[in-house]
Amino acid sequence: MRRTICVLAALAGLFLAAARAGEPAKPEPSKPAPVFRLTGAITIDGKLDKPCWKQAQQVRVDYIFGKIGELSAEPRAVAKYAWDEHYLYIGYETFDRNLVAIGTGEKQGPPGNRREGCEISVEGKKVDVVEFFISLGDESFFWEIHHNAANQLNDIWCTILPRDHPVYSSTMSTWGIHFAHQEYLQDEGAYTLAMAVQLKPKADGKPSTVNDDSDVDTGYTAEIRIPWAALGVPRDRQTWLDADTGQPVNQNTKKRAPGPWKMEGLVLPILAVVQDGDSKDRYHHSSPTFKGGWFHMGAAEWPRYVLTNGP
Ligand SMILES: [Ca+2]
Ligand SMILES: [Ca+2]
Ligand SMILES: [Ca+2]
Repeated sequence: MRRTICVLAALAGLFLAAARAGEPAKPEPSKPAPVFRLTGAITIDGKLDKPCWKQAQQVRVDYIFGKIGELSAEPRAVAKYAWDEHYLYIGYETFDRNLVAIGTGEKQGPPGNRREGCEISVEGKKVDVVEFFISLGDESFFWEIHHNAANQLNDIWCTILPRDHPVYSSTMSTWGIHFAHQEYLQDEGAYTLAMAVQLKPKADGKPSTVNDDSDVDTGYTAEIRIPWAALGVPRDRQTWLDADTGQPVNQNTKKRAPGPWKMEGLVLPILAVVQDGDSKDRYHHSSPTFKGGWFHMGAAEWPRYVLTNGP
Protein backbone atom coordinates (compact mmCIF):
# COMPACT_ATOMS: atom_id res chain seq x y z
CA MET A 1 0.00 0.00 0.00
CA ARG A 2 2.74 2.36 1.02
CA ARG A 3 4.59 1.61 -2.21
CA THR A 4 1.45 2.35 -4.27
CA ILE A 5 1.09 5.75 -2.56
CA CYS A 6 4.74 6.51 -3.29
CA VAL A 7 4.32 5.60 -6.97
CA LEU A 8 1.12 7.68 -7.23
CA ALA A 9 2.83 10.64 -5.56
CA ALA A 10 5.77 10.32 -7.95
CA LEU A 11 3.40 10.20 -10.96
CA ALA A 12 1.52 13.28 -9.69
CA GLY A 13 4.87 15.02 -9.33
CA LEU A 14 5.74 14.14 -12.93
CA PHE A 15 2.42 15.53 -14.19
CA LEU A 16 2.95 18.75 -12.22
CA ALA A 17 6.47 19.12 -13.58
CA ALA A 18 5.16 18.55 -17.11
CA ALA A 19 2.44 21.18 -16.59
CA ARG A 20 5.01 23.67 -15.32
CA ALA A 21 7.28 22.98 -18.28
CA GLY A 22 4.38 23.86 -20.61
CA GLU A 23 3.77 27.24 -18.93
CA PRO A 24 5.50 30.31 -20.31
CA ALA A 25 8.35 31.19 -17.98
CA LYS A 26 7.51 34.20 -15.82
CA PRO A 27 10.27 36.79 -16.14
CA GLU A 28 12.09 37.43 -12.88
CA PRO A 29 11.51 41.01 -11.72
CA SER A 30 14.71 42.89 -12.50
CA LYS A 31 16.90 44.00 -9.61
CA PRO A 32 16.15 47.59 -8.54
CA ALA A 33 18.73 50.07 -9.83
CA PRO A 34 20.54 52.05 -7.13
CA VAL A 35 19.74 55.72 -6.51
CA PHE A 36 22.51 57.43 -4.56
CA ARG A 37 22.23 59.80 -1.65
CA LEU A 38 23.37 63.39 -2.10
CA THR A 39 26.73 64.22 -0.59
CA GLY A 40 25.83 67.89 -0.05
CA ALA A 41 22.90 70.28 -0.48
CA ILE A 42 22.16 71.40 -4.04
CA THR A 43 20.57 74.51 -5.49
CA ILE A 44 17.64 73.71 -7.78
CA ASP A 45 18.56 75.73 -10.87
CA GLY A 46 17.97 73.16 -13.63
CA LYS A 47 21.71 72.61 -14.26
CA LEU A 48 22.90 69.01 -14.22
CA ASP A 49 26.57 69.88 -13.64
CA LYS A 50 26.48 68.93 -9.93
CA PRO A 51 28.43 65.94 -8.52
CA CYS A 52 25.19 64.09 -7.64
CA TRP A 53 24.08 64.07 -11.29
CA LYS A 54 27.54 63.06 -12.49
CA GLN A 55 27.51 59.99 -10.21
CA ALA A 56 23.82 59.09 -10.76
CA GLN A 57 23.02 56.21 -13.10
CA GLN A 58 21.48 57.39 -16.38
CA VAL A 59 17.95 56.24 -17.14
CA ARG A 60 17.25 56.17 -20.87
CA VAL A 61 13.78 57.51 -21.70
CA ASP A 62 14.06 56.14 -25.23
CA TYR A 63 11.73 53.12 -25.38
CA ILE A 64 9.23 53.63 -28.19
CA PHE A 65 5.64 53.54 -26.96
CA GLY A 66 3.83 50.35 -27.99
CA LYS A 67 6.99 48.54 -29.15
CA ILE A 68 8.22 46.39 -26.28
CA GLY A 69 11.94 46.82 -25.60
CA GLU A 70 12.59 48.84 -28.79
CA LEU A 71 14.78 51.91 -28.35
CA SER A 72 14.61 55.06 -30.45
CA ALA A 73 17.53 55.51 -32.88
CA GLU A 74 18.14 58.98 -31.46
CA PRO A 75 18.11 60.02 -27.79
CA ARG A 76 14.77 61.42 -26.53
CA ALA A 77 15.45 62.06 -22.85
CA VAL A 78 17.68 60.98 -19.98
CA ALA A 79 16.46 60.92 -16.38
CA LYS A 80 18.48 60.71 -13.18
CA TYR A 81 17.38 60.31 -9.59
CA ALA A 82 18.96 61.19 -6.22
CA TRP A 83 17.78 61.52 -2.64
CA ASP A 84 18.55 62.76 0.84
CA GLU A 85 16.71 62.62 4.15
CA HIS A 86 14.13 65.22 3.07
CA TYR A 87 13.69 64.90 -0.68
CA LEU A 88 13.54 62.83 -3.83
CA TYR A 89 15.43 64.67 -6.59
CA ILE A 90 14.81 64.24 -10.30
CA GLY A 91 17.17 65.55 -12.97
CA TYR A 92 16.42 65.16 -16.64
CA GLU A 93 17.53 66.29 -20.08
CA THR A 94 15.66 66.42 -23.39
CA PHE A 95 17.00 66.61 -26.95
CA ASP A 96 13.95 68.21 -28.54
CA ARG A 97 14.64 70.33 -31.63
CA ASN A 98 11.41 72.35 -31.33
CA LEU A 99 10.41 73.20 -27.77
CA VAL A 100 6.70 73.81 -27.18
CA ALA A 101 5.32 74.48 -23.69
CA ILE A 102 1.81 75.68 -22.93
CA GLY A 103 0.59 76.68 -19.50
CA THR A 104 -2.91 76.10 -18.18
CA GLY A 105 -3.20 79.61 -16.73
CA GLU A 106 -4.21 78.01 -13.42
CA LYS A 107 -2.04 77.83 -10.33
CA GLN A 108 -1.97 75.19 -7.61
CA GLY A 109 0.07 74.59 -4.48
CA PRO A 110 0.37 75.86 -0.92
CA PRO A 111 0.47 79.63 -0.23
CA GLY A 112 3.90 80.93 -1.21
CA ASN A 113 4.64 77.97 -3.48
CA ARG A 114 1.90 78.01 -6.08
CA ARG A 115 2.85 76.97 -9.61
CA GLU A 116 1.20 77.10 -13.00
CA GLY A 117 0.04 73.84 -14.55
CA CYS A 118 1.09 72.62 -17.99
CA GLU A 119 -1.07 71.41 -20.84
CA ILE A 120 -0.25 67.89 -22.00
CA SER A 121 -2.32 67.97 -25.18
CA VAL A 122 -3.78 70.92 -27.10
CA GLU A 123 -5.66 70.57 -30.39
CA GLY A 124 -3.52 71.90 -33.23
CA LYS A 125 -0.40 72.42 -31.05
CA LYS A 126 2.68 70.20 -30.88
CA VAL A 127 2.90 70.18 -27.10
CA ASP A 128 6.00 68.73 -25.39
CA VAL A 129 5.98 67.48 -21.82
CA VAL A 130 7.98 65.18 -19.57
CA GLU A 131 6.12 62.94 -17.13
CA PHE A 132 7.08 60.96 -14.05
CA PHE A 133 4.94 58.28 -12.47
CA ILE A 134 6.16 57.81 -8.90
CA SER A 135 4.88 54.99 -6.73
CA LEU A 136 5.91 54.18 -3.22
CA GLY A 137 5.59 50.51 -4.01
CA ASP A 138 1.82 50.19 -4.50
CA GLU A 139 0.52 49.69 -8.04
CA SER A 140 -2.87 51.26 -7.27
CA PHE A 141 -1.87 54.60 -5.73
CA PHE A 142 0.77 56.92 -7.15
CA TRP A 143 1.66 60.42 -8.28
CA GLU A 144 1.71 61.46 -11.91
CA ILE A 145 3.83 64.56 -12.52
CA HIS A 146 4.08 66.62 -15.70
CA HIS A 147 6.76 69.24 -16.31
CA ASN A 148 7.74 71.30 -19.35
CA ALA A 149 10.37 73.64 -20.79
CA ALA A 150 8.54 76.66 -19.30
CA ASN A 151 8.88 75.13 -15.79
CA GLN A 152 5.15 74.53 -15.47
CA LEU A 153 4.06 71.51 -13.43
CA ASN A 154 1.05 69.28 -12.84
CA ASP A 155 0.77 66.91 -9.91
CA ILE A 156 -2.02 64.34 -9.99
CA TRP A 157 -2.73 61.73 -7.34
CA CYS A 158 -3.94 58.62 -9.18
CA THR A 159 -6.00 55.80 -7.72
CA ILE A 160 -6.87 52.58 -9.50
CA LEU A 161 -9.53 50.47 -7.81
CA PRO A 162 -10.24 46.78 -8.49
CA ARG A 163 -12.47 46.24 -11.53
CA ASP A 164 -15.27 44.79 -9.42
CA HIS A 165 -15.34 47.84 -7.14
CA PRO A 166 -18.41 50.07 -7.81
CA VAL A 167 -16.25 53.20 -7.92
CA TYR A 168 -14.11 51.68 -10.71
CA SER A 169 -17.03 52.08 -13.12
CA SER A 170 -18.40 55.30 -11.61
CA THR A 171 -18.07 58.93 -12.70
CA MET A 172 -15.25 59.29 -10.12
CA SER A 173 -13.09 56.90 -12.06
CA THR A 174 -12.92 57.79 -15.75
CA TRP A 175 -11.25 54.99 -17.72
CA GLY A 176 -10.93 53.06 -14.47
CA ILE A 177 -8.53 55.64 -13.00
CA HIS A 178 -9.43 58.29 -10.44
CA PHE A 179 -7.39 61.38 -11.34
CA ALA A 180 -7.21 63.69 -8.30
CA HIS A 181 -6.04 66.77 -10.24
CA GLN A 182 -6.87 69.12 -7.39
CA GLU A 183 -4.50 67.37 -5.00
CA TYR A 184 -1.01 68.80 -4.97
CA LEU A 185 2.40 67.86 -3.62
CA GLN A 186 2.55 69.33 -0.11
CA ASP A 187 5.51 71.11 1.44
CA GLU A 188 6.71 69.85 4.82
CA GLY A 189 7.55 72.90 6.95
CA ALA A 190 10.73 74.41 5.53
CA TYR A 191 11.08 71.55 3.03
CA THR A 192 9.45 72.64 -0.19
CA LEU A 193 8.75 71.43 -3.70
CA ALA A 194 11.05 73.18 -6.18
CA MET A 195 11.78 72.88 -9.87
CA ALA A 196 13.84 74.73 -12.48
CA VAL A 197 14.72 74.55 -16.16
CA GLN A 198 17.80 75.51 -18.21
CA LEU A 199 17.42 75.85 -21.96
CA LYS A 200 20.38 74.22 -23.75
CA PRO A 201 22.44 76.34 -26.16
CA LYS A 202 21.70 76.14 -29.87
CA ALA A 203 24.36 75.90 -32.59
CA ASP A 204 24.77 79.70 -32.46
CA GLY A 205 25.48 79.56 -28.72
CA LYS A 206 22.20 81.28 -27.78
CA PRO A 207 19.70 79.43 -25.56
CA SER A 208 17.05 77.26 -27.21
CA THR A 209 13.71 79.04 -27.44
CA VAL A 210 10.29 77.90 -26.24
CA ASN A 211 7.27 78.36 -28.55
CA ASP A 212 9.36 79.76 -31.42
CA ASP A 213 9.72 77.29 -34.27
CA SER A 214 11.88 79.60 -36.43
CA ASP A 215 15.05 78.09 -34.96
CA VAL A 216 16.50 74.64 -34.21
CA ASP A 217 16.52 73.95 -30.48
CA THR A 218 18.68 71.38 -28.67
CA GLY A 219 16.41 70.73 -25.67
CA TYR A 220 16.65 71.61 -21.99
CA THR A 221 17.76 70.29 -18.64
CA ALA A 222 15.61 70.35 -15.50
CA GLU A 223 15.58 69.56 -11.80
CA ILE A 224 12.59 68.74 -9.59
CA ARG A 225 12.83 68.42 -5.79
CA ILE A 226 9.94 66.71 -3.99
CA PRO A 227 9.59 66.43 -0.19
CA TRP A 228 9.26 62.81 0.95
CA ALA A 229 6.25 63.70 3.07
CA ALA A 230 4.45 64.88 -0.10
CA LEU A 231 4.91 61.58 -1.92
CA GLY A 232 3.21 59.35 0.64
CA VAL A 233 6.18 57.49 2.10
CA PRO A 234 5.74 55.06 5.04
CA ARG A 235 5.24 57.04 8.26
CA ASP A 236 7.54 54.74 10.21
CA ARG A 237 10.43 56.37 8.33
CA GLN A 238 9.59 59.77 9.83
CA THR A 239 11.49 61.44 12.71
CA TRP A 240 10.89 64.64 14.65
CA LEU A 241 13.11 67.32 16.16
CA ASP A 242 12.46 69.68 19.05
CA ALA A 243 11.58 73.01 17.36
CA ASP A 244 13.76 74.97 19.82
CA THR A 245 16.76 72.73 20.46
CA GLY A 246 16.86 70.67 17.25
CA GLN A 247 17.24 67.49 19.32
CA PRO A 248 15.39 64.31 18.27
CA VAL A 249 12.00 63.97 19.98
CA ASN A 250 8.96 61.73 19.61
CA GLN A 251 5.87 62.73 17.67
CA ASN A 252 3.90 63.57 20.82
CA THR A 253 6.14 66.57 21.49
CA LYS A 254 4.14 69.78 21.04
CA LYS A 255 6.85 72.04 19.61
CA ARG A 256 8.21 69.71 16.99
CA ALA A 257 9.80 70.27 13.58
CA PRO A 258 10.22 67.80 10.70
CA GLY A 259 13.30 65.66 11.25
CA PRO A 260 15.27 63.59 8.75
CA TRP A 261 13.38 60.79 7.01
CA LYS A 262 15.00 57.34 7.29
CA MET A 263 14.83 56.47 3.61
CA GLU A 264 17.77 54.16 2.93
CA GLY A 265 16.70 50.83 1.41
CA LEU A 266 13.28 52.00 0.19
CA VAL A 267 12.35 50.52 -3.20
CA LEU A 268 10.18 52.67 -5.44
CA PRO A 269 8.93 52.19 -9.00
CA ILE A 270 9.34 55.29 -11.22
CA LEU A 271 8.40 55.55 -14.87
CA ALA A 272 9.74 58.47 -16.92
CA VAL A 273 7.93 59.50 -20.11
CA VAL A 274 8.77 62.13 -22.72
CA GLN A 275 6.27 63.51 -25.21
CA ASP A 276 7.57 65.30 -28.30
CA GLY A 277 4.69 66.83 -30.22
CA ASP A 278 6.78 66.97 -33.41
CA SER A 279 7.70 63.30 -33.40
CA LYS A 280 5.78 60.60 -35.28
CA ASP A 281 6.44 58.40 -32.24
CA ARG A 282 5.16 60.98 -29.81
CA TYR A 283 5.76 59.02 -26.58
CA HIS A 284 8.99 57.45 -25.31
CA HIS A 285 9.44 56.00 -21.84
CA SER A 286 11.90 54.26 -19.54
CA SER A 287 10.42 50.74 -19.26
CA PRO A 288 12.00 47.94 -21.33
CA THR A 289 8.94 45.72 -20.77
CA PHE A 290 5.89 48.04 -20.89
CA LYS A 291 3.45 46.78 -23.54
CA GLY A 292 1.45 49.95 -24.26
CA GLY A 293 -1.95 51.29 -23.22
CA TRP A 294 -2.36 53.43 -20.13
CA PHE A 295 0.95 53.97 -18.32
CA HIS A 296 -1.18 53.95 -15.14
CA MET A 297 -2.25 50.37 -15.68
CA GLY A 298 1.29 49.09 -16.20
CA ALA A 299 2.89 49.91 -12.84
CA ALA A 300 4.23 46.34 -12.58
CA GLU A 301 6.41 47.18 -15.61
CA TRP A 302 7.80 50.48 -14.30
CA PRO A 303 11.53 50.32 -13.51
CA ARG A 304 12.27 49.99 -9.79
CA TYR A 305 14.91 51.86 -7.82
CA VAL A 306 16.44 51.36 -4.39
CA LEU A 307 17.71 54.24 -2.27
CA THR A 308 21.33 53.54 -1.34
CA ASN A 309 24.02 55.58 0.39
CA GLY A 310 26.50 55.71 -2.48
CA PRO A 311 28.18 53.88 -5.36
CA1 LIG B 1 9.01 69.26 -29.63
CA1 LIG C 1 -2.60 68.82 -8.79
CA1 LIG D 1 12.53 77.10 -30.61
